Amino acid sequence: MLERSDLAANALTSLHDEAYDAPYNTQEINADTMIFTGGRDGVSLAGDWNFCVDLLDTGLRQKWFAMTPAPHSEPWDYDPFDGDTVPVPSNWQMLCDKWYFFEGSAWYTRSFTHDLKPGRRLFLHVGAAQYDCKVFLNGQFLGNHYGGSTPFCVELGGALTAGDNWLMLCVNNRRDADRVPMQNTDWFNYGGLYRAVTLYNTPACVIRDLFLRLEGDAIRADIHVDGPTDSARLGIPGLGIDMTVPLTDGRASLAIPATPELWSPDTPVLYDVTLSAGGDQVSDRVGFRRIERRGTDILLNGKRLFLRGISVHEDDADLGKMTSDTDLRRRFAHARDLGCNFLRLAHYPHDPRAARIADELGFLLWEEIPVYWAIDFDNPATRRDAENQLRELIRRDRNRASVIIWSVGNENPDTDARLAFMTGLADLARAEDPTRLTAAACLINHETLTIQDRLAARIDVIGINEYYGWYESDFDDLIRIGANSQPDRPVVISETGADGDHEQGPADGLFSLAYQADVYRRQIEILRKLDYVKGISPWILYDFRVERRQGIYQRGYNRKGLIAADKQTRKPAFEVLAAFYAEKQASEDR
Ligand code: GCB
Repeated sequence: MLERSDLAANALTSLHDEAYDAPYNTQEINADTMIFTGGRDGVSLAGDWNFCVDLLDTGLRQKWFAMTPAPHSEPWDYDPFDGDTVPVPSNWQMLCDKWYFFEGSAWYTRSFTHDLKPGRRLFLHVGAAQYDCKVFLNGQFLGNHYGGSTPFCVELGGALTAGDNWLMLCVNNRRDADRVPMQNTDWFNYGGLYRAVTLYNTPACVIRDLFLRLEGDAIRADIHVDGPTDSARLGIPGLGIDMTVPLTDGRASLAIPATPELWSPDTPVLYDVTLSAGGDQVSDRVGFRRIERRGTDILLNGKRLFLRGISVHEDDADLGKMTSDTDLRRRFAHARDLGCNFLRLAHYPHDPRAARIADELGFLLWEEIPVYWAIDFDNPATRRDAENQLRELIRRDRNRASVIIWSVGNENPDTDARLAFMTGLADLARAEDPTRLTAAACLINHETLTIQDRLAARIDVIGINEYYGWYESDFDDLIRIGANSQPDRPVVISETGADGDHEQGPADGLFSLAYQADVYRRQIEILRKLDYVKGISPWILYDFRVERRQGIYQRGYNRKGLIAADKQTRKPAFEVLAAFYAEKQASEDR
């Protein structure tokens, strides 16, 4: 019985206290606690961590984090220093059958030592933890992070000890009404520490941020240093830049005249950049280019652009939401074979390596936060969470030339509360990064056949998800939508497609490969006539796992992939789209 535990100073009350987690749901690990990680040597905490799933939140109620690895006489309900281990990074669903549908808290525990010299600082950096993560070090609560796909950082500081330091991360993937996304999504609810976990040892001065972009005939650099120094040194050797930058309260924003060779999918030129300040040093590889909208056009470096895209989820039959260099490079190789110049990374921030590889290979990206379907738009804590996820994504990726669009959501109901919430997000994206376009997948009214969404006037690119041939039948309606709506800004078909089951699907009709290919053929036929459409990112590159699809041809997967979940088997629709993109590209080259 819990009451025997000397940790349970809370003993009886803890059994009756249903607000037990309130002290830990603080959201104070956020975009402002990030440090810039480019070019830093960290100590990886990859490897085996002690692990336990905790459906009833017994760990928070009984304060497991306050346990110490000393001998004890009470019958503990869990021993964080013994028992099952799991590899980090990973998703627990992929490790053991009994964890497949587990939703709740899970405890990760491990020790580390350090040789931190006086005056130096130690930061824990977590690439992603789905969905919230409470951080404890040596029994002390250091804060909580919300948002399952963005990185976060926490300074370990005063909680460190000289010998073994015990880190406990309580990661919770429960779907709740106040979260972003909330309970209902069309992708799998993975859980766990599924991206790199790293320790960074820095001087007293730490570079928190460096944002570089083209502004007129200059490169603008925004610098943020936290610590006792009044200058920084910025170098871009390829442009002959090597300069001392004065800092005021740790910050500077300066325009440096420069004419870099412009980045584009055909010429993905990247420049090495270094920044040092007060003994701290970071680096990056940055491309410079201009993206803008003019009327209904999207322009890259002043040239009209058609986005030959494909949507992609972060999902793998074996790895779950975790990815690898090989997996990411295969994704871009498939996009290349399709003839794409553009990927929509749906519906949440993907692994940061995706944008780095896109920079290097020359792909354009749409990045997105999971403001998906229903959201608790009236809830200030939910709004704070969504804003923070957007900030963390933008600050992570705003030096990536490949990223041209920040999307603030997908198919949300057009209520006043949602309009205020999402307009706020679009404004925030512009404030964090005035150099990219904002977008969202907006709503179509299928009765009046119009794009009917007040958000459309508040963003730069109107995304529309249309499934003529699948959820809707009359393809001609697609033509009418454009004519009825007269969009005054670029429209991108952010989704279209049909399911095709390559294993057990019928020979024809719904779920057959033939039907799927035919939907693509008919979509393309119509698309040729839609001059207001400036790009498409059909749904989707690979079949992906999802709980809500349990039909006999689905079996736990959304089967709209052009390639099956094995990431090898190409369905006939793949070639149909590839042929269209080849033709598009040829007509552009002429
Ligand atoms: C949509 C959603 C996407 C779904 C897709 C589908 O409109 O945005 O998340 O997976 O449709 O397959 O129904």
